[in-house]
Amino acid sequence: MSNLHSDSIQPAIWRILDANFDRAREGLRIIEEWCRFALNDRTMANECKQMRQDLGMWHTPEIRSARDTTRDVGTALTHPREEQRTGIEQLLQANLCRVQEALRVLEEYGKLSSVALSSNCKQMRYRVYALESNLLTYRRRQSLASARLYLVTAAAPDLLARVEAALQGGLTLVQYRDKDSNDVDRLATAQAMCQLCHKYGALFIINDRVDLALAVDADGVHLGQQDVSIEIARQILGSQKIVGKSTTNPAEMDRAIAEGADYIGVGPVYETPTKAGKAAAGLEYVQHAAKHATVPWFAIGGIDSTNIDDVVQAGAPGLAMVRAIMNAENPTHAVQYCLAMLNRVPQMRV
Ligand code: TZP
Ligand code: MG
Repeated sequence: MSNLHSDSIQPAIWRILDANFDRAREGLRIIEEWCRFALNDRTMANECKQMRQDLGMWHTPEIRSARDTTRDVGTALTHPREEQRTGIEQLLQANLCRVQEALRVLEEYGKLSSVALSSNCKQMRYRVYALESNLLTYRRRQSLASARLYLVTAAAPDLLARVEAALQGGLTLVQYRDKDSNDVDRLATAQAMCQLCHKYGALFIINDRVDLALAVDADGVHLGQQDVSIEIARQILGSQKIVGKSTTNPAEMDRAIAEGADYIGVGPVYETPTKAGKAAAGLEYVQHAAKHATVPWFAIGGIDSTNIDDVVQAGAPGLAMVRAIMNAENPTHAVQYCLAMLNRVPQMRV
């Protein structure tokens, strides 16, 4: 590679730059549309637009004129994964990745034609990483804030089929709770359940185990009073992930919120065989949470079709359930019923 700027090399470099300007700008446009029309987020939409326009300025007529689509041997090359997106999460991720790759190509090949272009693209790549982090965090938090029903799983021979049936009923939040399996099985189940939830656009949380949450890239972890602290969970999982905490009384609620819990469980409202021996906190605690909780919260413990109305009337904007969904004859219908009961009362926004 002696004469890099010879006549034969320069058109190739321009073709590479041209293709990657297009790639980066198209990817940014796809992300921008979501920020603008789905998230209604002016800041993130504007960040995408600014980057598109900056790239447009570098994408000069000289570079554009190098385009030669008819001779491009890559136009017919596709990968099956490009033609299939399992959900919005994956779509956004694929396009963020596309933009980052294109910027890296511009950065590297830019070194052969313009140092300024190269360093500009490097800076922009860091801006895209920041955007990615904001976007995913934002989506998670929004999804958490709008979730009204939370399935907490229990062991079942057809566990994944039951979770899928519940997701088909409109469930958007799932916690994998498994006190009995060994870690090999837990990890495999967590991986499969995480994929399943994301396929349906639902959040996936793991009970107790920060390590498993990290290993399968879950949306977060749920901690009990005897588990590691919220602070440690955040150190391990990073600020983008959700950390939830069980609380049984107002003092625990205040502490969990002060420590930065993203949401809290409020209960057990009623005594429940799922947590045998644990005293009921009662509807009084639900009423207290309705007045004082400043983060999303879910009443939990012994809630089923016979008392759901009482819990909702006591002010619970969200409910978490194990048996009422896991043991239901038809989990899809159970979820639909609970959501309908919850939706009779407008959601309290925190
Ligand atoms: N935390 C407080 S009560 C409870 C948990 C995990 C169990 C709730 O189970 P069920 O079957 O919905 O009563
Ligand atoms: Mg626990």
